Amino acid sequence: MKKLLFIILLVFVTQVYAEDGSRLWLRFSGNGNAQVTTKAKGATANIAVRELREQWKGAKITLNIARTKETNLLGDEGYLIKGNRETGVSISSSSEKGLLYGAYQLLRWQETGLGDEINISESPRYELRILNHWDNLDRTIERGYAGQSLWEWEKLPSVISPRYEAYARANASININGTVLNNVNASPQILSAEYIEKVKALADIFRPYGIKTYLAINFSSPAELGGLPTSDPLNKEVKLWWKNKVKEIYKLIPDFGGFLVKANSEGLPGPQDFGRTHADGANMLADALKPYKGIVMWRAFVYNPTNEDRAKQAYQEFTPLDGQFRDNVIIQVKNGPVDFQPREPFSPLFGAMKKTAVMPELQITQEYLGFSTHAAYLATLWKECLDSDTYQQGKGSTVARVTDGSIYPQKHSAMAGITNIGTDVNWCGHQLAQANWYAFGRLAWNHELTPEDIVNEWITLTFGEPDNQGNSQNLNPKLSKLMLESREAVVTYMMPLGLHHIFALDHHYGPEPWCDVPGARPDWMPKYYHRADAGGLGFDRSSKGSNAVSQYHSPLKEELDKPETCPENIILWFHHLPWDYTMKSGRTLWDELCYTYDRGVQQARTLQKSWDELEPYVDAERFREVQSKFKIQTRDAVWWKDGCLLYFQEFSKRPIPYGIERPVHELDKLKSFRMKISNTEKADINQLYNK
Ligand code: GCV
Repeated sequence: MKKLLFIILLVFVTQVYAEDGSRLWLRFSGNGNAQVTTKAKGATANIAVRELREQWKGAKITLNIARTKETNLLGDEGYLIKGNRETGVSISSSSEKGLLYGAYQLLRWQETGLGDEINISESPRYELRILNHWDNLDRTIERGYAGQSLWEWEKLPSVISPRYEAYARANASININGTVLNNVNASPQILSAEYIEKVKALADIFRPYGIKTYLAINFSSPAELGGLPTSDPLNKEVKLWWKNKVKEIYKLIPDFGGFLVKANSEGLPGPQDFGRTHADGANMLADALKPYKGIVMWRAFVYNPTNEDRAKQAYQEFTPLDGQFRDNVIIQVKNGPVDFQPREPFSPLFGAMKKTAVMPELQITQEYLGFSTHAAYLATLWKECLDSDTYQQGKGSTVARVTDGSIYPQKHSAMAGITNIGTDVNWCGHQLAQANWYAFGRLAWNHELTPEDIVNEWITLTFGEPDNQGNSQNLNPKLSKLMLESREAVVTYMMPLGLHHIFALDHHYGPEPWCDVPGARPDWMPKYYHRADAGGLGFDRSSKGSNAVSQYHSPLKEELDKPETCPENIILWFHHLPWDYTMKSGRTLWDELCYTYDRGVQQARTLQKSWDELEPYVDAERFREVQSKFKIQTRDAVWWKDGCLLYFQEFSKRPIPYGIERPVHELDKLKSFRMKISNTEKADINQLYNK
């Protein structure tokens, strides 16, 4: 009997402490009895008190709602933390939400061992920091690689999963204050009375954590759901339909955030179907939402199969509309002009408009960076975009500053991230991909943080505080280096030198630069982007080609226009260069391409090796899980290198230099290999190795 009890206890203890990643970066280690006092009584303040009481390890804490000059300057969400761990700390803010953010900041400070004296005052750089779920109502997730949607629509509103609150807590801990629950390829059903009840149940759980709920809408909802003969935004009945729908939503969800809209994009309906503009469509919705302080995030991800370069189209459609949007409309722009490629130049729509609020849309889920199989820390990609100089108002007009309202004031400022979250135990499919969710929140709060700052914080919070054996000291610099190099490695073995969109058509995981489906849209074919021919490689977007460079301000446009001054890491995005073009290294383009792909493979091997070296410092469960993924990542890197080089060699007709690893695949076999993906888009990666 005793033996049985012991076994039960053992199983219980191992389950409680299983290092499966489910606790994310929230592994605070308090004693559960800290002294916390406050007069604030609301639900949000209660969470702050509870978190501190359980997790804080220092002397007493006071939480004050204060409307002083100092707190007023920090706005609604800012906070002041002052004091000393030994003698006591106070957190002040003008709102309960500020207290909650202050509490999480204090705990971060405790866990990352920043000393005893604390004096922090912070406020956000972006007002709205929003996750976008591409979750469908059947619980599949478009471009989701971490299981099913968290939202159990079939059980809502009656059954409430404990994961909803865990999700809200994780977001609040990194200052995310909004979530769009459903896919931008939106079903009109989301606005039915039945679903609004379900949405309300989620909104009620998120509210105390300071998170507003938003919905993506289908522009044809008045016709499809409401049965009207049209969805023309200038039609009176249509306007009334939206007004009533918005009223119905706010009756149940008084702090509802607003709508996200993908319109006239990839076959979805929109105002242009009725001869109206994006501004007509967005303003009609904005007017309905205005009385409730709701907003519209109108996506600029638009392109059509015309003769015009896809990379130019969003700019062409939106810049003539500058000044025509209501002040509660924000134009949501992907970081690059095409589509979340491993490396793109920034979208020229950043810095193009003066009277229109523009917000960056970043992709946390790794649609184009190896799903949840490859490790790619994306803060480096996002910072590259945010720190890019648009020159909108001279030097220093970075993407961050033209979107946070520093250059031209905008009523709202925001940043959106397409989430990588699903029902997987570790939330993100890959233990290391949790860092991307974390980094999104931290950067949206403060875009001046560096990828190093963020990843060091994340590592300490996720893999434990320094222990007596100095584990963290050994782990942090090594893991931090691995993470910081990871995205560049992916670019280098997938699409170096500015190559882009040479993925397989039906999934975006493996290489298919050869893909050619008879009758398919040309702008969905890799050949449209790489333009390999006997004469060379790359898309000519210079003034002699599509002239996409003209959409950037001087002096950037002149710099990009000439191959000699265009940065080489993006050169084939802007130029079609001959195979014997001399690169900065002195090599021909062909040789440089070969050496670069080869370097990518070496980088993947280095990542794999660096992870293995961490074995003594990481718990066995997470170590093994990540280790198995690095094996696949390295094999995939070789697949990419071989596939791309063997294919491009058919045009260059040049030998692969002896200095690099020999291809181990046959091009014909790679060409005939088809990877199947299930409806949750989880690729069965085992298939890859039969190729
Ligand atoms: C939600 C790309 C993706 C689509 C996505 C679209 C978008 O085309 O492949 O899955 O659709 O972008 O951002 O709207």
